[in-house]
Amino acid sequence: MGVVNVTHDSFSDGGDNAGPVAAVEAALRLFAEGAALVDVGGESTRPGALPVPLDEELRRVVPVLEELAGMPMSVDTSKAEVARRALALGVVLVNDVSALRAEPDIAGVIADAGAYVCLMHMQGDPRTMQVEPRYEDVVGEVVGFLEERLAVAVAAGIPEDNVCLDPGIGFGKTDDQNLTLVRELGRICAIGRPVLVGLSRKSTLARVLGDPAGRVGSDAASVGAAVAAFDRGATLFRVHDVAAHVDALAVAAAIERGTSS
Ligand code: HH2
Repeated sequence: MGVVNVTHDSFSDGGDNAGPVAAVEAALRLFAEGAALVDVGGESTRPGALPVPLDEELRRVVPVLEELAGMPMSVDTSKAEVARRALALGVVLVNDVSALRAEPDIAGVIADAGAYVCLMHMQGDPRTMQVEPRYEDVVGEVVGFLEERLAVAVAAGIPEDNVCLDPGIGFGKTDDQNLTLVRELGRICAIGRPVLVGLSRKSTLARVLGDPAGRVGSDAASVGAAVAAFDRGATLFRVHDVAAHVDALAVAAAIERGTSS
């Protein structure tokens, strides 16, 4: 899943694709690099980000989705109306970082469209989530949360087969909690749904490499983290540098199979 943020303030690519022409070009480049899906978002969820009003989010996202109609797209939104408009334009998956909590009506919108959904764990909200994340047992709590949100999705009419789950790297977690979640990813995979990870360029990677003030992890660090997540069962990867991830994960998968074809 390639990332296209149609925003001014995203943590690693804010402003790069803020206009529709640049965003469409970026999406086409990511498809050419091998993305199976491109995730279009109009609201940053980086720590400290402020919410974007509905009309502004629609103004950012809709022209890009219109231009890309017919290509495999997802929309990164927690708003029911943005999801409804995006699904009407052919989007196949709604990537809701609130896991259907911000606007519960979004579940019915996704169910009615027969679409896929990604349910992500987050403690708190983007404004405050990194202030003081607290867990007794981070993996157990994330697993419990994702099981509960999966049940909510199914009760709202979204087939279980249409749901993937995401531990929410960087969303209300310390560096050690992020690393533990990847190390223990098998426990999240054991829920029985495909697991998506978003490690790409997350600041934890910069701090692991000794940059305490780092806000953006390198693409090389992102690839290493994605391969580690793949080894533990992740099958979906939300990334900025698609080409590097496609090559690295193709080789990791060949090693897993023990054959080149
Ligand atoms: N991370 C970001 C945004 N959306 N969705 C899922 N499912 N998982 C993630 O880990 C995830 C996500 C944050 O990254 P980015 O889009 O690059 O930045 P911003 O939120 O600042 O636009």
